[in-house]
Amino acid sequence: MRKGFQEDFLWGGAIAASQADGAWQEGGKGIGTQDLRYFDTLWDKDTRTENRNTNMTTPMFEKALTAKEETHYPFRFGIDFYHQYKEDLCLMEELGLKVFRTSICWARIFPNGDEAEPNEEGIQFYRDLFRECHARGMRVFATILHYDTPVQLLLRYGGWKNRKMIDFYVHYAKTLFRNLGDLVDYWLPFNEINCARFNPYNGCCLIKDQEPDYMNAIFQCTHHQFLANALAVKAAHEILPGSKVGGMIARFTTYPLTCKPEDVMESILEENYKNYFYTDVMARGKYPSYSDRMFDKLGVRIHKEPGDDAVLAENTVDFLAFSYYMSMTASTDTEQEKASGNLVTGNKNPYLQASDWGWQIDPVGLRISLNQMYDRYQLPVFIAENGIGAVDKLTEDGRIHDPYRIAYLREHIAQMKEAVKDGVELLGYTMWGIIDIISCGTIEMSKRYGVIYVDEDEEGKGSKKRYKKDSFYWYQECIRNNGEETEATDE
Ligand code: BGP
Repeated sequence: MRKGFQEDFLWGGAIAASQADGAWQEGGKGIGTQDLRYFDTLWDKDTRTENRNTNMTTPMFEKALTAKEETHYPFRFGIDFYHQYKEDLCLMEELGLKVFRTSICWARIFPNGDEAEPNEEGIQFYRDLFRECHARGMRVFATILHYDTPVQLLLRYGGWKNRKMIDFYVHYAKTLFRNLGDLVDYWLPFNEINCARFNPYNGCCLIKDQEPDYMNAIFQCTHHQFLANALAVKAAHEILPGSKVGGMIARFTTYPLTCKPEDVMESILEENYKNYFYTDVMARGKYPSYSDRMFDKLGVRIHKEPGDDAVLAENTVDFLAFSYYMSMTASTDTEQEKASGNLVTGNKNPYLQASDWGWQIDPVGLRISLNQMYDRYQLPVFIAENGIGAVDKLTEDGRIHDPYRIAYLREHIAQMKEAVKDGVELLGYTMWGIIDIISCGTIEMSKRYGVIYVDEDEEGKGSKKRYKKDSFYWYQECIRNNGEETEATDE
């Protein structure tokens, strides 16, 4: 039996380009879909929660297209990682990170998305960034598409519902493999491919009021993304033999609320529809047996072309990755109290506490998820995201005391270790939001995940100076002793 993490366990940190980079109009970059998401500081907490993952509307979109300002569009300023990445990576090195996960901004490489030749300045930026990671002892885990898509692809082609997107995407992915392949250790073609279902603007560029059959469009987009994912696997293996390409979902771990058989069945269906449908296609290479009934229930009929099934079957992923923030429960009783969560809302679990944003904190759920994922596919697993969003306070002496984050990390890492002892082949852990960035769902800067604090407010004002939180020192020590000192409290 394994006693703990293997020696070369990949302790890491993750961010996404659109939430961190800023410099939205520099370096030849085109406009991305995330640059158009609006935020207002006047919104109170309820409105922010209500607006979380707001799906884009045509008036909002049109207004954003002509807006020049940054203030109400936080993804335009991020945390200025574009200019400050050297200093930031210096802090990551001090932390002892073994791997750094970030996404590549499609619109930096192809400003409109459909060009034949890439923007050299964009390629150079990523060559410099990834070289810097290696120079500081970190491997690179690169997400090819983390929501942010060149907006011209939406305007000219309608986004992912158009099959042409597959070609644009594959051309983009091949350009990355050829130009950055020597600097990337793990590739992730799509961040949380199941997001298309739960935030269709972010996930697949759909504007709800423009879709007469929204659900159908969502799954048609997903089919195209599955093909793009498979073709990216194929291209990576051809261009970069031995490369590792993963499939990722946002993991919505769902328990039956009670042992009532109907609740148990409900949880199985939720697991299948929200999670496994996506990993089944990417890892097993075909639409699962339950998908016909799921489509029937949702009133969905997707169009497949001859040869699509073969593409999926022949190009399955090398490993699986997921983000894990919380768990939820399923019940046939629709009157149950709800709890908020990443991308979805689920039933409340009376045994769990929740974060300030109402996401139910469940470390054991991480062990459960890892076991389930590994048992089902027998593929190595990567925890691509995990962390807690909280309001942090910078004290006058430049400290941030965040015991809640230390507790969250300690407990989740302890359960991760249990999963390793259970026999799960776990490659690494890239803690989410290693440095404070703009939150993806609510677009707030005040929802902070980092072990590094960034002095900036919701409107991008502040010194942007970086500070080490108490959790920085905790995670540093955890990495130094390879997670040895984290023990599950329930054993
Ligand atoms: C995931 C996304 C991230 C992210 C994280 C936390 O779904 O991949 O981009 O930000 O959730 O969510 P939030 O930022 O809304 O708190």
